[in-house]
Amino acid sequence: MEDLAVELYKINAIKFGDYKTKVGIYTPIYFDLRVIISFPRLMETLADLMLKKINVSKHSLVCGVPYTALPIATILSTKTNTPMVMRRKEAKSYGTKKLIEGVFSQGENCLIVEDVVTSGSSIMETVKDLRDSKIVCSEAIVLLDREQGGKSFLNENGIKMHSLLTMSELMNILSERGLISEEIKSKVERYIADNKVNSQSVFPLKNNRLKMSFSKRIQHAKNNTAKRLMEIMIEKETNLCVAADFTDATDILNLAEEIGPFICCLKTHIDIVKDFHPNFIKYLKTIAETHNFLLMEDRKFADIGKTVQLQFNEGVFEISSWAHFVTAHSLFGESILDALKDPTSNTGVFLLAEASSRGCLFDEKYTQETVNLALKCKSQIAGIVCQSPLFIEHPGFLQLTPGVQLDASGDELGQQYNSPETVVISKGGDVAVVGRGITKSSNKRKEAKKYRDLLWAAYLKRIE
Ligand code: 6AU
Repeated sequence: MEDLAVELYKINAIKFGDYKTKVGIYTPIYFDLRVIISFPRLMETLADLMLKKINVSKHSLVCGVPYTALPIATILSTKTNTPMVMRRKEAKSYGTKKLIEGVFSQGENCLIVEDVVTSGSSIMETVKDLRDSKIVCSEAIVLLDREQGGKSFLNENGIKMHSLLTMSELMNILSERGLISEEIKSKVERYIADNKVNSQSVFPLKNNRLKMSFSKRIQHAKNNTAKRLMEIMIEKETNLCVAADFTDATDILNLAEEIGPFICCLKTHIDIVKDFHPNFIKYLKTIAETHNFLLMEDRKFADIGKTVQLQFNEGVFEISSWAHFVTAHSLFGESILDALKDPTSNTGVFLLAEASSRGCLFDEKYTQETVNLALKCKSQIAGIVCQSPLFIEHPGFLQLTPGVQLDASGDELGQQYNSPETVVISKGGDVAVVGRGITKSSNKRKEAKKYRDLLWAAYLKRIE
């Protein structure tokens, strides 16, 4: 690795001075790895080092981020006999209009290859198009990580990035070999520390759901209850949904009354209520009407259509008679949605595409298939339950994101928490679910207001 760093320096692929970057700021270090194509042996060494770092056989495709990484990806492809795909930077205006060239099937797993990572946005542009073509992307191998935030941004978006060198390692090597002065080394280190990139703002998502206001998105919602929820969110200025996970009916009613003014939705797990009685639903509906919020039963339906239909309409809970929204797994396919059809009340379904618990088994292919199913059944779908900003493009779908708490990072049973700002801005949540962050507080009203204010402020910042 050390020799590679020195060789790159010698061929002038690493330059020191004052260089203007893509976003207009000056950097004291600049990489121009395009020159590498003039040094075939070095390219081969680089590819060999990448092969030592990553198990290419886990992937059935390789894709280089255009353009510098294309020849490197080609070498990895030929050395391991792994087919390559190429992403066009612009779709052709004639012929097939394909964005991805090469032969591939849905669900194939593709390794991403890149030269230098700063924000991670270039990799994400490529990943986005590959994912649109139903290719699964979960790993990237790169030559150099500039350590400016790209790695964590990619990680948040489901890409594990491996790098041959980090900027600090590179500086140490060059300085130890006497190729750069201490002064240059500390100048670069200072620059890197002061210039962490907020990828969310530079990542040019093709869809603009994340940048659109709920007022603009309402017209795109095909599910009437989702439209109603958006109206409430705008009117009450809240994207807070509270998980009322109490086992006593009275506790849920008291909570609903206390926090009603600050929420757009109250989420229940009705089967944990010990003293359930139809009157409880009657009272809950009255409180919901008074404070203008909707009710979501987080039943997470997952069975054959007939069973789901019975669970939805019958039994003691008669969920379809009161829940504005329900949650469901997509595991059993479209029949679940047929079973949840409710011509009178237009119940909105939130399909689970990802979970907040540690070690959950949802993978990217499943997540994408879930979104595809949602797109097919638009009028029933209020949104998707997920943890990443990438999957939902359709501005009419709401992203419901649980796992929000200010004072804890998780619980003893695998739950993982993020702050309100992270959930709305980095993770793309439209409606955030807060449970114990509020329900365990001694002043639930005050806490609900705090979460409401933070979540709404984050939403406003996101659409700015
Ligand atoms: O804030 P908490 O951890 O007290 O509560 C989070 C709530 C619970 C979970 O059942 C639910 O959100 N949940 C869901 C949902 C909404 O379906 C999915 C998920 O991935 N994680 C999660 O916590 O009521």
